Amino acid sequence: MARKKIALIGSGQIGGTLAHLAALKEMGDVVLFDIAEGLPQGKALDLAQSAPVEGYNASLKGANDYADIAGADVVIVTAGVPRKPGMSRDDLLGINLKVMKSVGEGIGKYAPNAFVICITNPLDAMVWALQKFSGLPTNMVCGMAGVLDSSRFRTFLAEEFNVSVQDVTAFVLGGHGDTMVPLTRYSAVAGIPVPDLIKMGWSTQEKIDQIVQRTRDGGAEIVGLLKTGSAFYAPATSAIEMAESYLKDKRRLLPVAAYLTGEYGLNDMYVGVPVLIGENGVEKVVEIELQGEEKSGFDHSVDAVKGLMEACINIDPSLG
Ligand code: A3D
Repeated sequence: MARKKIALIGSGQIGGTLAHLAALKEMGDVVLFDIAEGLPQGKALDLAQSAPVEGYNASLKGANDYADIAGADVVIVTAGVPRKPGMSRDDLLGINLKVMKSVGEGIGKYAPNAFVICITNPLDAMVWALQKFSGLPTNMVCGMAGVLDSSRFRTFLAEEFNVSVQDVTAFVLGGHGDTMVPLTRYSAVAGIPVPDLIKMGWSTQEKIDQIVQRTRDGGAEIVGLLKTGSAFYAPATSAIEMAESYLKDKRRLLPVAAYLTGEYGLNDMYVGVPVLIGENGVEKVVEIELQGEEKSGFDHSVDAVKGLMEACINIDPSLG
C-alpha cells in the first residue's frame, strides 16, 4: 500500500513543526511548500537527517512548485504572515487573503481530492476564502482553531484543579478571535462539569472567569512573549490531531471551523463548532443547544466573522 502524502503549504514556524510531527508519527511522506526559495528544502533535509536517529520512515521534500503537492491526501495551510506584538489577527487580512488566492488555486489544480486544514489567520475568514478559491467540496476544507483554543483552556483548567491534563475536556466555539466562546458548561474533569466543580469548592467562579479570559487572550500572551511571531507548537499539534482523525477514520468529535449550511441558523460561512471528522472529511456538524450568555457570546463572535468576510469581499468581489 502506498504511503499517504501530506502537503504543507507554508514552511515557516508552524509548517516546520507540522513536518516534524507528521514524520515522527509516520503519517506519510511529507512535502513542504513555500514561496521562499531554499527554506522548505532546508527544513526537509534537516528533518530527513533526523530520521535515522528517530527511526521513522517517511520521505521529506521541499518545494517551490505546486506540481510537487500533486495527489496529496492531506494539505495543511499556514502560508501567510503571523502577528507581531500589538497586532490583532484581523490586521493580517489584507496580506493573507491574497495568499489564500494563490494557495487555493494551487490546491484546486494539484490536490483536488485532499482534506484541507487551514491555519492561516484571521482563521474563519481565511478558510472561507480558501474553500472558494480552491473549489474543493466544503466538507473537505476546514479550519484549525478550536482544538488549539480548547487545549489552552484545558491546560489552564488542569493547572487550576491540579489534575492531569488527560482528564480535562473542554470546548471553545465561535470564531478564532477575541470573541471566541469557551464553554464552561461543556468543560469537565473526568466527566464532572466545571460548574459542579465550583459547587464542590474546587475553584471559584471568579477564578474560572479569569481562566476564560486568559484562554481568549492565549494567542496574544504568546505573541507578547515571543515578540517576533506567534505560537507554533500547539497550533501544529492541534492540526495534526485533525489530520489523523481523517487519515485513520477515527471519527473524533472536535471543535473545528466548519462550513455551515443552516446549522446554528447560519449559512455559507465558517465558524468554530463541534464536528465529526472521519474518512469523508467533516462528516457531521453537531448542534448543541447554547444558553443565555453562551448564545449571545456565539452570536457576537459570528458577527465579528461576518465583518471579516465583508472586508474580504470588499478586497476581492469575486468572493461575494
Ligand atoms: P511563519 O513562520 O511566518 O510562516 C509562514 C510562511 O508562509 C513563511 O515561510 C512564508 O514564506 C510563507 N508564505 C508567505 N506567502 C506565501 C505564499 N503566497 N505561498 C506559500 N507560502 C507563503 O508563520 P507561522 O508558521 O508562525 O504562522 C502561519 C500562520 O498561522 C499565520 O497567519 C498565523 O497568524 C497563523 N496562526 C494561526 C493559529 C490558529 O490557531 C488559527 C495559531 C497560530 C498561528
